[in-house]
Amino acid sequence: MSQALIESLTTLIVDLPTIRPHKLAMHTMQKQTLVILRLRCSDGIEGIGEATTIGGLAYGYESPESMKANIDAHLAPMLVGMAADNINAAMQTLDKIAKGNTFAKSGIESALLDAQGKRLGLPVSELLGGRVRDSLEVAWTLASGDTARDIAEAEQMLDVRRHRIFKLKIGANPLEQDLKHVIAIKKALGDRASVRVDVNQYWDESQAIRGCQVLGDNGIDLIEQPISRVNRSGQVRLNLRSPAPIMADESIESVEDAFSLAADGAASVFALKIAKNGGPRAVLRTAQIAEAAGVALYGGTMLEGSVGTLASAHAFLTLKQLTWGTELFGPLLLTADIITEAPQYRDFELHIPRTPGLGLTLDEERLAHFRRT
Ligand code: MUC
Ligand code: MG
Repeated sequence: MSQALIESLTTLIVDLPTIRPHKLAMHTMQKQTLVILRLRCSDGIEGIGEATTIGGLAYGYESPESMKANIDAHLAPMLVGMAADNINAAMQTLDKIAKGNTFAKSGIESALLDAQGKRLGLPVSELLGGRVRDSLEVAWTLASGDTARDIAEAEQMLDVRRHRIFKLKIGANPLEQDLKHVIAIKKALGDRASVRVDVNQYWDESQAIRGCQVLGDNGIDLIEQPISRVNRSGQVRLNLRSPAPIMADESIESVEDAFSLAADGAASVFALKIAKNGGPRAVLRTAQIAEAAGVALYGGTMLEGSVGTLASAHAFLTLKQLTWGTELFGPLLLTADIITEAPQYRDFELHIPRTPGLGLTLDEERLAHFRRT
């Protein structure tokens, strides 16, 4: 049989409404925008990928529009004619011609893996060396902006056994107000839930010294990215003194960042995100650095839709230990999906069947309906 070649890689932008406003320190989401990638191969196989960020340019250096433009103009043309089943060669070529652009590259690597999995009849997790679990615990983010509403939302999630880990987005309000909000939620939920916070870099070190102490003393389990990624020595100091573990999120913009954070001792937990490393294989390189350094792991999200969530999940299924679980709830934040069978969430976990590739089929009608024209 002759080798399958990449015939085309096309992109489209999809806007999906959220079930409620989702308030992060840097941006309030009313919708999520996905860049959907379709990689067509000469053997008739199509690989699907997703490149997604949060809040246009509010979170990272790539926006949906810039990802689409860069893939269309620079990345896709390099891939056309290359072997579809040589993911190393494809990704190394992209790394040579494009600095950074890890979000766009993550969508491409996901599409290549999906196609190869379909070609070989194997789930992506098996292409990545094999899964050691079939499901992943999933946290939910409470980010309505209202304490009572957040508590009601958490109670409902506990009742229906969908989530028992809650991440609170803070940092936009004055410190004392945020601390009161978090402590009220922890008090209401008690030992029935793990309560964590994500500050999205919004504190300075002086605020973080107090914030981390008070939160740790009040039973908060994990503090994500309290200060700027740029303040490396501050992160090292906080990691030493905070009573609750510190997780690096924005600090990791590449596999190389993960190495230097581990070497400096700047965090005891890493949030793994396929988008910030360049794909499901790239994020496993960061995981390996963490494992070697004794840093604990958490399966993070850029609030991807179902395609990006499944791509992340297949990578996370292969990890030896995910001490802090995952937050792969992106599809649940959206009012509609663009795949035919929505990911399965039950008993606090996301369950991933052993279907070839990413295990999804695009819903062409809904894609046509929600795609940006
Ligand atoms: C982030 O900073 O972690 C993940 C969950 C959520 O609500 O926001 C994201 C981004
Ligand atoms: Mg975060």
